[in-house]
Amino acid sequence: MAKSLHESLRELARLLGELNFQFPREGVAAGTLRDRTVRRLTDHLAARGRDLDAPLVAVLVGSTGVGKTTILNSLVGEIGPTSVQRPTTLTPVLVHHPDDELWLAADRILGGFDKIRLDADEASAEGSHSERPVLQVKTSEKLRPGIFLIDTPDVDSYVETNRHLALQLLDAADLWIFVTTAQRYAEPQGIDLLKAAARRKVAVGVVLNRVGHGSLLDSKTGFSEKIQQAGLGDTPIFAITEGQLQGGMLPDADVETLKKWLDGLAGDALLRTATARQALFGSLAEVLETSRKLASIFAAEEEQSQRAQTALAELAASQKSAGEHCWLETPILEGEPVSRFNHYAQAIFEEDSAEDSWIRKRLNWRRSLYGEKLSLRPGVEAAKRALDAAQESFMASIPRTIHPRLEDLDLEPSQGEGLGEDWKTVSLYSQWHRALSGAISAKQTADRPWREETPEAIFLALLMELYVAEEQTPVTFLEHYLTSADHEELKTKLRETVAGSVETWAEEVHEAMEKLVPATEDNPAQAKEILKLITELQEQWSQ
Ligand SMILES: Nc1nc2c(ncn2[C@@H]2O[C@H](COP(=O)(O)OP(=O)(O)OP(=O)(O)O)[C@@H](O)[C@H]2O)c(=O)[nH]1
Ligand SMILES: [Mg+2]
Repeated sequence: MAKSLHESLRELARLLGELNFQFPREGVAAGTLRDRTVRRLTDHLAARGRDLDAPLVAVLVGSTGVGKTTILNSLVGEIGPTSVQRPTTLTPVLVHHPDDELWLAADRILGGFDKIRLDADEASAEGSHSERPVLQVKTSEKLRPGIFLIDTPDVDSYVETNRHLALQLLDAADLWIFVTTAQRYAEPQGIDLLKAAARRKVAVGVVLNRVGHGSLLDSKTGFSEKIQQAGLGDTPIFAITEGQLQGGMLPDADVETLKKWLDGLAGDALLRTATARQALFGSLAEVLETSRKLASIFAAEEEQSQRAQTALAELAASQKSAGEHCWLETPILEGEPVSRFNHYAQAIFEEDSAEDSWIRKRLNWRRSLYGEKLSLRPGVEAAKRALDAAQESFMASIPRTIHPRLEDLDLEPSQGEGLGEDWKTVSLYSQWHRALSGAISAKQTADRPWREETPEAIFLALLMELYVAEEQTPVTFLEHYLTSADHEELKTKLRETVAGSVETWAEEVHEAMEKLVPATEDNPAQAKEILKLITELQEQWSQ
C-alpha cells in the first residue's frame, strides 16, 4: 500500500537528518541547510500533510518598527508590547480563538516550538527548559476560529536569533502578512521576502502602514508595481493611513478591511484548506528541490574523499623524503655537542701529553677541585638535547607542509553554490586542521623514537667528523680514541637509525591523517534512497 503524504514526508525528514556532511562547503554549510529542510518537513509539511483542515498559520512579518505588533494589538486587543526601542518583539506571540486550543496541544501544528500560554499562571509559563524556540500563546475572542495569527520578530534583524526565529516561522506558515510602511516599501530586504513568497507560491497579504494623508494613491501604485515585479500577482494590499494611535492601537476602522479578509479566510473551510494546500505544495516543491541538491552534494563527498586519499598518499611519499632531508640537514653535529667534545678532547689531550707523573697528578688534583670528570656522558647528553631539538623542528615542519596541501585539494563541489541564505557557515576545514594539529602534537609528546645508544652513536660520529674535517683537532687524542673504531660502519649505523625513525614517524603521521579523511562509502547509497523517495513523492503528490 502506498505511504500517506505524512508518512513519506517524515521518512524524508529522517533520511535527510542522517546525512552527516563532512566536507567543507562554500557559503552555507550543507549541514545547516539540511537542518532547516528537516525542520520545514517536520514543523510544517508533515504536520499539514496530516491535518489539512487545522487552523491557518498566518505570520505578520517585516522589518523592525513597521508596526507589526501595533497591528496585531489593534486586531485582537492588546497582546504584546510596542515601543520606539528597536527591535521590540523578541519572542513571537501566537493569538488564537479559544475553540482552537486543542490543535496546539500535542504539537500537531507548529511542533518545532515550545508553547507558553500568556494567559496561564506564572508557574507553567516558566516551565520551558527545552532547546526549542518559544512561542507565547494567547487566546482572543476577537479572532475567528480557524486561524493562528503570529507576531514575529524583525525578519531582517541585526539580532541573529530574531532573524532565525522569523525565518523558522515563515517556513512553518500558510499565509505571510508582509507589513511595511509608505517610506520603506522599496527596501531590498522586503522585496527579497516578496520574491521568496512568489517562489514558494505561498499566499500573501501586504499591509502598507503609515501612509501620509493625500498620498494614498501614489504609495499604493508604487508598492503595487514592486509587488508585481517580485512576481506576486493579485496580492491584496491593505493601506493604513498615518494617524493618532489610541492607547497604542490603531482605530478599528483602520484595520477593518484587513480583519474582514482574515475572518473570511478563517471562516471559509474550503478557502482555508485551499490556502493551506497551496502553501503545502509550494513549500514541498522547494523542499524537494533542496533535498535533491543535498543528496547530490552528499553523494559527491565519496569522490572528494577518494581525492583526499590519493592526495594524502602522494603527500606521505613527499613527506618522507622531506623528513629525511630535514634530518640530514639538521645541525646535529654543531653547537653544544661540538663544544662538549672540544672540552672533552682537550682534557684527554692534556692528560695524554703530560710528560711526567707530577703533571698528571696536578691535572687530577685540578679536575677534582673543579668537579670535572673525564667522561663521555656530558657529550652524549648534549647529543640527546640536539636530537630532541631536531625532532621538534621536524614535527613543526609537518603541519607547515601538510596544511597548504589540504587547501590545494579544492574540495568544494559546484553543486554547493547558491544554496545559502543567511545561515551561519561552519568551517569544517578548520576542524580538520585542528584535528591534524592535535594528532601531531600527540606524537610530539609521545616517547622518543630512538634507542638509548643513538645519542652515543651521534657523539661518536661527531668525533669522527671533527677528526676528518678539522685541522686543529687534537689528533693524538683522536688517534688514541678511535684506533679500534670502524668509522664507516658507525656512520652507516647512525644514518640508518635516524632514517628508520623518520620513516616510522612519517608513516604514523600519514596514518593519523588518513583516519581524518571522512568515511563516505555509504554516501552514494544513502543519497540514492533519498532521490528515490523524492521521485515517489513527486509522482504521487506534486501537481
Ligand atoms: N503614529 C503611528 N505610530 C505607529 C503606527 N504603527 C506603529 N506605530 C509606532 O511605531 C513604533 C513601532 O511599532 P511596533 O508595532 O512596535 O513595530 P514592530 O513592527 O512590531 O517592531 P519590532 O517588534 O521591533 O519588529 C511604536 O512606537 C508604535 O507606536 C501608526 O500607524 N501610527
Ligand atoms: Mg513588534
